[in-house]
Amino acid sequence: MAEPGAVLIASGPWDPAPWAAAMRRLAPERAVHVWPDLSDPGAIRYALAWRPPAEALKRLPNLAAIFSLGAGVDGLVERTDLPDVPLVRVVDPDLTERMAEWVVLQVLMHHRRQRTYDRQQAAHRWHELAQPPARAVRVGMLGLGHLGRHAGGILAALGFSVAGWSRTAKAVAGIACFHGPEGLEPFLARTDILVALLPLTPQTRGILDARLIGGLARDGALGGPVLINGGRGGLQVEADVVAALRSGALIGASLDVFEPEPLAAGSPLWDMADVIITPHAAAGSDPETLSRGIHRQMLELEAGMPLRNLVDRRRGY
Ligand code: NDP
Ligand code: OXD
Repeated sequence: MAEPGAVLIASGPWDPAPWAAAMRRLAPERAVHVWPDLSDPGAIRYALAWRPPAEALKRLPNLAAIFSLGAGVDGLVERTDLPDVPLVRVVDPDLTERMAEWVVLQVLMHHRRQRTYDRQQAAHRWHELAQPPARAVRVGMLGLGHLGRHAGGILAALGFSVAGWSRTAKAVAGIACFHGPEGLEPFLARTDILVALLPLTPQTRGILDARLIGGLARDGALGGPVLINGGRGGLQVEADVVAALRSGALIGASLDVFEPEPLAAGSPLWDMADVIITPHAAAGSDPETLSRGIHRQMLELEAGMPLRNLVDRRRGY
């Protein structure tokens, strides 16, 4: 029987140690190398990568697959120095559930006006605010993929009126589905809280701009629209988001992702009253859990089965 393929971990800014430890525990029979250790490049069959250093994956003649350590692969597909082997992304209930927690938390923070209560608490003020029911609030999931569908389903179960927008047509129980450029305007026009969970591609870069924000509903129960971005910083035109918050075109925002990251110390977003900033922490990749799924796919490939969750590099996600 052939030697089990060796693994290279090239995790860029992420600490490789927990990924290497998890992989060694799961597959003690495999050699696990951490970039820049390339003592036996011909033995490497699998690369586990997150924004890998330039050249890290170039001289691996027997590489069979690259496993992204995250769900978003913009940091990989935009690279011109990656070998032309299958690229697999994370689709795992652990990550999907973490994202749903963040999305639901942010929707409820704005819906239940928690930031206003925080200010009232700081001022020792006891004052109940008017509260529309969830059914009166329209949430729009911009991106109806693994993450958007799951979070949208939970919001629908809480009673929110949920719609979603995707590139191709979808039918999802409990979610009103819109798609394509022609579906965007009617989708936005019925959206009070917009949740962006799109991948960053040449088509989606800068989509969250003044024009899109101007298309959101202004007749909703919250008194104005809210933007929640858990996708990628490059989706938003930051100056447009700031201007919209200042003018009241947006009444609040929750932003987990920025371009560049970390968010510049001088950004006005840090200090805006109804803006919630989290440090790209919406759905972290857990090495222990995600390595199990990655290793399962290595075993399947070695047993002659096809890889799942492949990225279409030309499409960009
Ligand atoms: P999926 O690939 O499963 O879903 C992507 C969705 O976006 C699909 O519905 C797709 O449409 C839609 N889409 C893509 N391009 C377009 C377009 N041009 N117009 C309209 N719709 C489009 O991705 P996931 O749900 O797994 O993840 C989404 C993103 O979330 C990731 O790419 C990543 O950037 C981000 N993320 C952020 C994390 C964080 O911690 N902040 C953690 C994990 C992910 P269709 O269904 O028709 O293909
Ligand atoms: C991801 C991320 O894409 O953590 O998984 O951003």
